[in-house]
Amino acid sequence: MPVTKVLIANRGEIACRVIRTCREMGIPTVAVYSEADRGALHVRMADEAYLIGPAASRESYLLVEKILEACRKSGADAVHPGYGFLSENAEAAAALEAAGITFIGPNIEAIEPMGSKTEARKVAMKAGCPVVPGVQESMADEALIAKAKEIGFPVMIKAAYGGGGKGMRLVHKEADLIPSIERARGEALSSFGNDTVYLEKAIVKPRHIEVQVFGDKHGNHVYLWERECSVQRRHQKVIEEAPSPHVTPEMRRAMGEAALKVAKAVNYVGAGTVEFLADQDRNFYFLEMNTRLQVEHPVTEWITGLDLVKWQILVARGEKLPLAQDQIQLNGWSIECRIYAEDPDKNFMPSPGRITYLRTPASRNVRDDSGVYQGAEVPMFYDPMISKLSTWGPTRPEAIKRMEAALGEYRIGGIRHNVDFHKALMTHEPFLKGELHTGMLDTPFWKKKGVGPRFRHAIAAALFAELEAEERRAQAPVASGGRPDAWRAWGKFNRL
Ligand code: MV4
Repeated sequence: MPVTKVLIANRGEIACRVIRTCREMGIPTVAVYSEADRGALHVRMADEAYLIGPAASRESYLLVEKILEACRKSGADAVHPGYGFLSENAEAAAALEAAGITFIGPNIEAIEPMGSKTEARKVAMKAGCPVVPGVQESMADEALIAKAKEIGFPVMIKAAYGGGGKGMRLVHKEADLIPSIERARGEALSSFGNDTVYLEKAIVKPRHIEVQVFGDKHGNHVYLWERECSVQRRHQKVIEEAPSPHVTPEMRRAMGEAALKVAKAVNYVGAGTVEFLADQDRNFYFLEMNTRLQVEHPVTEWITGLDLVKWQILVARGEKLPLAQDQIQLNGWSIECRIYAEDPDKNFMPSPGRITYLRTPASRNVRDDSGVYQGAEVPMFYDPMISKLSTWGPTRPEAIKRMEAALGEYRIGGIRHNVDFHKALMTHEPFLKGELHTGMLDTPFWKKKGVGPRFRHAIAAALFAELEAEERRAQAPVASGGRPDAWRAWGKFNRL
């Protein structure tokens, strides 16, 4: 399939990231943008750009007919979907292929089964990949109670058409089971239009560990090690790392081979991620498969030295995977922090607006995948992630140290952001020890005692009033050789 001009059907940092690899490969790029993204970085970076609609995603980035129209106008013969938006939309992929456009993503027959939690679980079970003990079929209450006793409490009730933790209920004892199932059914029906729920053994304090897989159109598959994504807040990943501090070499091989079984079961083509839940005893269970390139792919690129977008393009062109399994390196450690335009002092509420100042860290082993620039607007219409900061080190402590230093250089003015939150995480004892689990951010350790946000603002206002007064005084004639009063005031500020 030809890939001679790539249209990126996405925005933000991932659009910029894909453009970079295309540029390295000498492939011209086409950006698409909504009204709200007129001045966006990806529009400026691409070789050409097309307006596809108003700000709302459902009227722009989510409309495959708009993408097709931009392909016709630009002559793009391939589309990279990035993540989110149309990246896991089988109908969109089919529409592009039907129009003769190469979809730089997975094969359609893989996207569909993996889009349903219960279908994906069946594929994994059949492929011989461990799944959480549980029961899928709907059955009478008495049978459910018997099954729950067999599985062992606590159990997790899940909505078959749920996602991101919605519709999940933890049940600790038999007496609560039936009432919880009835409530879960009601919630599932109102939230997802389908009341099908199923039962699983609850994994206590689980770790979210995922395996990057890659397949080509010739039946070859490899795994590119694991990523640990347990540091999450409300089912949103905050920090990712590769490899996982929980995984032993034996577990790594076992998880990789289990992931490949799932990939092969659906003749997977392209970049994919098989997600697992792991318990403290290092048992691991299939959770779901993501049929897209993930936000956190840079940490895998750091430890393997590979460019996953380049691999996606080569595979889309019909080429074989560039490496065999025994040629895939695992070198060192990488950490990624997702930089969000959110206000940690206001429960991480999004903080859209104009970035009045931006200085990003840059040094050896530091990478900033950014979708913004100084003066750019962070629109209110999309996910507030503005960049991903990642570092590499020969060991985990060194990768963390480099992240701490890089975060210390990061300066963003004009919007609220979570850089300080990440700094707190990098020195958080359980994180440093690698004692991670999906609920570790449920307790807001990062909220400092004492000086709250309003108090800090009051201090700043008073000090800037003092500085301005000093500045006015400094405009008056001064004795020669005296330090300008404003600097003296600043010294007072610094000595405070
Ligand atoms: C679980 C679980 C514990 N036991 N299943 C949350 C969303 C969905 N992806 C699956 N999730 C979970 N399923 C069993 N049997 C705990 C979670 C879970 C979780 C999983 C991965 C990443 C973050 C999470 C946060 C809370 C709960």
